[in-house]
Amino acid sequence: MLDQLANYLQALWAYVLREPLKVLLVLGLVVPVVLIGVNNLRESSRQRAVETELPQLVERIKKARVGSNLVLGEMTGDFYSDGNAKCRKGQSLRSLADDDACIVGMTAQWQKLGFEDLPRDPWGSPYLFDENEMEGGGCEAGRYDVVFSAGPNGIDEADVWNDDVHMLVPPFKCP
Ligand SMILES: [Ca+2]
Ligand SMILES: [Ca+2]
Repeated sequence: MLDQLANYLQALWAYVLREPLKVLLVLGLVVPVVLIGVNNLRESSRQRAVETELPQLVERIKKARVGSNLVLGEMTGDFYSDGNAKCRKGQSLRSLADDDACIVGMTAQWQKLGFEDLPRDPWGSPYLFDENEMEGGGCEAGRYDVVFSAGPNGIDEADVWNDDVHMLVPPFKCP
């Protein structure tokens, strides 16, 4: 068995030495296909992760609201957290410096909800939210808080969503 394997490897090596161009050609065709497959697998596992994590974040927000008896915007003291934290900057949030306004601002907002650290999405961007329930004081229909990921491109596009992945939070005090 081992002898056979050794013979096979020897023959393979002899072939590689004899036909280096053919070997390179085949590798050149095979390697990109494998890389594309690996990237697709990685991307779909990130999509699955974000779909698991968003409901968990929403559950924690719901618990924090019950604990404080406040709507989300009252707890954070803001009704436009991702915007006021300067996360809607038209550039990727995936590798921002720790002292970037978006990182500092969203960390502070999540901490007001009882989070120790800034939750980050599977692409490395901070998880974001925009508080809407009772924004302006009243219960305007359809104003749901929304928690979201900036998605694969890392850009906060909450006005149009694009590749952002978002989840509405069921209202707490409004009908
Ligand atoms: Ca808002
Ligand atoms: Ca995006």
